Amino acid sequence: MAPQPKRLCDIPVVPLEGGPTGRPQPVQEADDLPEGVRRRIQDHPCYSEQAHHHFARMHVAVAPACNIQCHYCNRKYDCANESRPGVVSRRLTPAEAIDRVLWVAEQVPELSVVGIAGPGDALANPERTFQTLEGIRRHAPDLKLCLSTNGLALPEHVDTLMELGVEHVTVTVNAVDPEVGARIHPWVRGPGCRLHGEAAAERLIRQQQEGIRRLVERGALVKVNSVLIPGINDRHLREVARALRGQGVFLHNIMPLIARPEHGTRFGLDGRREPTPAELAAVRDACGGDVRMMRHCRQCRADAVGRLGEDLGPRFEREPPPPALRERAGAAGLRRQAARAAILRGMESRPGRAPETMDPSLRPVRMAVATRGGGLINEHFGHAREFLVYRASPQGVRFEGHRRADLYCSGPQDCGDREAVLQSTLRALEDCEALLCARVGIGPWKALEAAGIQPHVGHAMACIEDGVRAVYEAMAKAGRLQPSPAGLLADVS
Ligand code: CLF
Ligand code: SF4
Repeated sequence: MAPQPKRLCDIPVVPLEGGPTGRPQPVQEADDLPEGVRRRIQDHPCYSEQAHHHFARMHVAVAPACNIQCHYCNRKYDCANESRPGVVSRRLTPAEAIDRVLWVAEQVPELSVVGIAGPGDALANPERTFQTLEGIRRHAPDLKLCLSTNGLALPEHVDTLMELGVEHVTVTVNAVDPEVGARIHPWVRGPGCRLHGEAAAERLIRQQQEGIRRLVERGALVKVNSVLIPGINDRHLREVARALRGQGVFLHNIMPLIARPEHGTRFGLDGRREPTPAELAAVRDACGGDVRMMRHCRQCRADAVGRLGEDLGPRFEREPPPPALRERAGAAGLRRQAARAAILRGMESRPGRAPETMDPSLRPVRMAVATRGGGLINEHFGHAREFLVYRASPQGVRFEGHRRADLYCSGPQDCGDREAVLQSTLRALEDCEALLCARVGIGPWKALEAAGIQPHVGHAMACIEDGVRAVYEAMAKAGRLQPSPAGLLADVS
């Protein structure tokens, strides 16, 4: 007999094995989206993988308090839902945040989104959050407003969010089963008291579900973040993804747990391990048939500024914002809109290289790319702080994620550290067979080759997808892509 759906809180959850839907159904590709939705995400760097090469976001750290506890969080550091560990430079008042946004928006024409993502929970600090959002909307109405929350206080604030024009909302959902949730969230604020254990998790899940339901009903584009925690919710996330599909969630972002002892979090101190890139990719693949999957998240700081993967924040920390920003805001907005239209025209008019027809039985290959934005292969190997990883196959080129790297070349004073940095980059890219970049020195070139990662500089300044496809086709012509024996490269599937 087929297993029956199990009811957890209000969501009918289909069991993992043999559920009525069988294998996950593919979700719509971005190109197939309704025109109205496509326009709403085309310049949002988190909601659109393409947009993240071109557009910037800014977080304003106006929300210090939180109404729950997560075992992966220590608020001495950023919110681990939406940030990598690192102390928020400075918490801002709403007035300071509005001025800082106007300053950045004047200087960074590709800025398209302003979000509130901590360092606590945006909706545990509703007055500060709403004052900030209202001020930004008044002075820079072209900027999209975005918000991230754990969802506990979401139901009561959906109407205000909609009135303020916040159409992109992220809710962190790590579990839809209170038993699993209780292992992640030791307490949540309840009516007049703190709740603990499964009662706490159950309240959090109910509030999240009700909040998501109301947001979807009102037409918001809801993204759900889930932290992948090995040994706790790694198997359970398929159930979460199925539940989200039933709720009309637009995008699912499964992020790796960050847990190091020095962060002082419960999981870090307990030695809970972080997932490997292969484990993360496998869980994303397993869940990606239910809801559109985000793979380009950088787990930003709660005060991040710039395109994903770059941090312009320090540039705006050194001095206070200049005067008269509010008086100039209208003119700056017009310049920004013109810049945005030009970027979008460039994205649409980029001529894609026509793919060759290929033998469908050829094996897929992972490749790493060094880029500093614009969707181009335009970064020197030694200057890359991260590499984008693509999977090429006869069916096409697909973005898989990113791998962090330390800076190999930061000046002559650091020459002694280069070998260690190189070795750590080689480890981060060990499952890649090729690396595409603008330039690479002879030393790292040889080390990459020796590690089985073939460097390529012949596609410098080309579109990433075109370069990756060209390398894949060349590998096919050289007879290097014959189907692999069973087991070999089994993780590239
Ligand atoms: Fe910020 Fe989040 Fe809005 Fe993006 S981040 S509030 S949706 S504007 Fe983006 Fe950063 Fe990942 Fe968040 S890369 S952590 S998903
Ligand atoms: Fe920390 Fe965010 Fe969890 Fe609150 S919701 S405890 S700020 S990770």
